[in-house]
Amino acid sequence: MASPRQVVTLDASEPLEKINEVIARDGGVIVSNFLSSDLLKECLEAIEPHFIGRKLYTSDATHNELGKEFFSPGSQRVYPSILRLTIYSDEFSSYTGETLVPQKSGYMLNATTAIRLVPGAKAQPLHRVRPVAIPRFESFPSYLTMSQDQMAYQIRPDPTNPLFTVMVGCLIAASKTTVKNGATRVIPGSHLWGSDRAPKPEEAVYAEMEPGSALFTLGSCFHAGSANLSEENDPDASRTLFAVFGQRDYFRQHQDEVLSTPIEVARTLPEDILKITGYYKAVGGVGYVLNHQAPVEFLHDSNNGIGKLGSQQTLVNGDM
Ligand SMILES: O=C(O)CCC(=O)C(=O)O
Repeated sequence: MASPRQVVTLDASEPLEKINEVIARDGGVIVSNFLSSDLLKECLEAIEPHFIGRKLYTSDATHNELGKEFFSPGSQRVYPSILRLTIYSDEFSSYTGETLVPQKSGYMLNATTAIRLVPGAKAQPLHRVRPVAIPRFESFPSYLTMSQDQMAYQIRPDPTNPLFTVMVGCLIAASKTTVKNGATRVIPGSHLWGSDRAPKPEEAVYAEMEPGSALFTLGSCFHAGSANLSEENDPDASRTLFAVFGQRDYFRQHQDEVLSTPIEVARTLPEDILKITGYYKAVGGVGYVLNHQAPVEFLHDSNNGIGKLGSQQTLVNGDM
């Protein structure tokens, strides 16, 4: 088998068209000098207290919603850690009466996490960024008309628009990332594969990065965190990434029921109503709060109710 092609690195000063060209061909690209050293320092100082005393993930910590050992056992993850984001827009026109109304989607954060791999952390299985459930809309492009229980990451590629994606991953290196300390593995070109093709370890290459570089991947491109094989005393032993996932802004409820319903009213609602209004997680764990808990867990906790989740107390007490 020919050796897989490497992940291309382009400097942040390169024109966006050039960066897009590589992403369209490979499904991902490393952008060097994405974050200035000052901003990176600021981000690290803000996140560091949340890593202190944090437990390491164990194989059952995500309730198997994403498959077994989706998150590397031996990794530390801090949610949420909002950063900046870029994603491609989606344009479409639909008739209102006889007027063709042009529409252009925006983007929004899907999830933010700071991920640290300490020596001994295990490799993650190769996967696509997931999941966002796609309803069946007639107005969707044909490659997106699928049954409701299929996931965005299973979309078939659109040869006329390889950049189309419902999700984008941006993994910003907050430390040096190396083959030894668990750099992300990527399979360039896998964003064009159908959902019937399984990723093989030998098809993946390591995206080694300097601090401040960022690996952008389309949601459909296979990638994974790797094992951290460093010695404890290695100066680059710990690998830290700021993971920022983006999604199209139309994949959500038309009316945000959770924010529209006063919490004291929501607390009186029966389970079936809470389920359809969005207080439970969807397939694949979509709609989680903090460390993959369902919003309903917080709704009924008077000490920890919705709106108080971002408090220092919740985040640093050794929670995963
Ligand atoms: O840790 C990494 O290198 C990749 C993380 C990732 O892809 C994920 O958690 O979904």
